[in-house]
Amino acid sequence: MSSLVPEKRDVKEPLLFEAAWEVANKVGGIYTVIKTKVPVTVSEYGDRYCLIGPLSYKTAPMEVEAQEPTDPALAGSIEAMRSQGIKLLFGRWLIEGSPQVLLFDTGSAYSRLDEWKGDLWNLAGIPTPPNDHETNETIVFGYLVAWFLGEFVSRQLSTAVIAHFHEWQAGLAIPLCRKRHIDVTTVFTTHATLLGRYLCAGSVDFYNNLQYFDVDHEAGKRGIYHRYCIERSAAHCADVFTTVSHITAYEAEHLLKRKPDGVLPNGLNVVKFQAMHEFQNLHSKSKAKINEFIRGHFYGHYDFDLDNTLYMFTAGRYEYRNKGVDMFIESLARLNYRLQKAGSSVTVVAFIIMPAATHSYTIEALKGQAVTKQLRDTVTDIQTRIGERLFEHAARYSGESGKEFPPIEHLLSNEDKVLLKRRIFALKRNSLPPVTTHNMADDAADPILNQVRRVQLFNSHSDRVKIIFHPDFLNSNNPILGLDYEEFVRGCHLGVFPSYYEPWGYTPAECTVMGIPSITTNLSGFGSFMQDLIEEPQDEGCYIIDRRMQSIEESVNQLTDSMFTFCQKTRRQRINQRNRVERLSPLLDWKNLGIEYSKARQLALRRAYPDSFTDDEDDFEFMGVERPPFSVPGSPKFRTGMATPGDIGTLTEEMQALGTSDYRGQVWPSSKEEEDEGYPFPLV
Ligand code: G6P
Ligand code: 1S3
Repeated sequence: MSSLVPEKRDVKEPLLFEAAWEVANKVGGIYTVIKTKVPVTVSEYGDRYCLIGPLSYKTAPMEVEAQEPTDPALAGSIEAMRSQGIKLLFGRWLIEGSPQVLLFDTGSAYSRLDEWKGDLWNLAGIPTPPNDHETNETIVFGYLVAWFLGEFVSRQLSTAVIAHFHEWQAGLAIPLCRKRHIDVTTVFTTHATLLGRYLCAGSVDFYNNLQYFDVDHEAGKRGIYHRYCIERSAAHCADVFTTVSHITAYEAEHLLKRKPDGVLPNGLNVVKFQAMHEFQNLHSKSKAKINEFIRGHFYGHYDFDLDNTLYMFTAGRYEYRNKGVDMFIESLARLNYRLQKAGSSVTVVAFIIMPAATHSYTIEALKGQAVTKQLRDTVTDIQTRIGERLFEHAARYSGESGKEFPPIEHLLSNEDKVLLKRRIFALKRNSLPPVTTHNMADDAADPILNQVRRVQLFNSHSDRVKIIFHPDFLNSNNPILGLDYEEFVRGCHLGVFPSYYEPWGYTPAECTVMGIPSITTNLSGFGSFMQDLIEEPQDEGCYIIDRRMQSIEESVNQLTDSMFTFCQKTRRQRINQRNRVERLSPLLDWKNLGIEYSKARQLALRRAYPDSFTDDEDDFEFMGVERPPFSVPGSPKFRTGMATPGDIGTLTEEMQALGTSDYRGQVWPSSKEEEDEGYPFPLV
């Protein structure tokens, strides 16, 4: 923030800009953060809030309604940039809360890229290679945002402006604002660290070595030094630096070399149903759709009882090791063995939903759905004809005893029998039901398929655990597994996310608010968050695997045990567990978690404009937001002293005073002696 503040800005009703690469542009989890958080931010800021993102001509026309700004400073700034050839779209993002949104067309500024790269080098010593498209986009976007903020604060001189940036791709404007003394106060939230993601994906004992990595060397070795520099400068130049979980705070402290000021946990926009049983009904309805898919996929081998079948799944971006798919498949193999040995009649179908490069659906997968549909259509036709014959017979009843019903051979004609036989014979097949629904671009090298081959889970008759790998996003218009993701999750019984690297992890959080139990790990932000808040999370349908303090072998066994125990539950127990899980939703609701963002902004204002604050002021009163009532669920036992919003996050100046191993939920080594054996992972 600038030291050349021209006049005192009013901090009581500040303006807020929030910039992210995923504003009105879905790529991954940050889109969910921004989009679901909008309603609470709009309720606090109204039209003093504006989101900033890149303009994607593919998605923006569907997501944004164009408007001309009415605020003079906004209109003037936009006009100034347009007059210099910058294309942009201002309007309302068509989501709940309808926030103002400003999208920059980075393409319209590429002619300035070289000039800006030179400036970046002179200003911050950050080098940039010529052909890194993502970095080029980051530079252009960062310079456009800083340009805009500079224009804006030169027109709007009376009110404090908070600029909140998410992730390195939107963070470059932060060092630019600082160097140019643009009078805004900045917050930077990182949702992962670049280096952390790269290091974890390789064979590195990450968590035990965090404090010893030679960060510049490691970044250079992976060809991401320039990106790392951008991320690190954003973290260092921001007035307030935050991240999404304690585990990522610890990581950021060591890899980015700045201790975060606090943790802003990710929330969801929780929709409460009028009646408790509604989400249970939804489970039933969605499960029926998955059943339909299963009948088709397993045609010719459909020899298990769907009423005694459990659907488990994992989903997310295809980061094989980081998302714990290696551990999931290994544990499924062990679960298969245990169910077989126990003579269990339960069948588990495990789905892996992770987009990968493919060449469309396999013929086998399409054929399965087609032959089953033909069978269903034929049976429906025959059923109608049987009904007509039955009706005719009954209508002609003469009163003779014993003649009320027609003989069975009159009901099912020979033509119907032939037709039915043809459909049944079409179900014969020589091969096993395929593991994957798509033709993979690189089948032989695909890590998931190779792991499935290694553990030999090939969907054979004797397997109690079947696997289906769907290497694409789900969509209700798909010819195979035609459900939207939410519908699919609701129809499943258990989500399994044994991540190794997961700063937060929306997938298990989404399961929770939909009332679906899930398994996660204490290395994921979400898992540690729940473990921190609830005394016995597994009793609430929130299983947390320890991937921190035990060996890989022990973690795999713990995961297997949790899934095996789940398989032994009765239907009644599963229904009860779904009720308990769903009751945890308030913990993840932005209505409760949004306050952490308010606190971050407040801290940013205090740091930028210390003279505008007195020490005895109550921040909540000052922010103009009510200290929210925290509606904790009735049954789970909460850990002592952890049931207020202020306790969930840790955004206080005091966080800075804490030692390096004081992050919640973990005991972190402070010396080499405390380390244990971890990776390389022996299962692949
Ligand atoms: C929901 C429905 C019940 C149904 C049950 C199936 O709870 O309200 O009517 O029996 O789902 O549960 P399951 O765990 O066997 O899929
Ligand atoms: C990141 O997305 P990812 O899947 O690459 O940000 C998400 C939102 O904060 C977070 O949930 C996830 O753990 C991170 O990894």
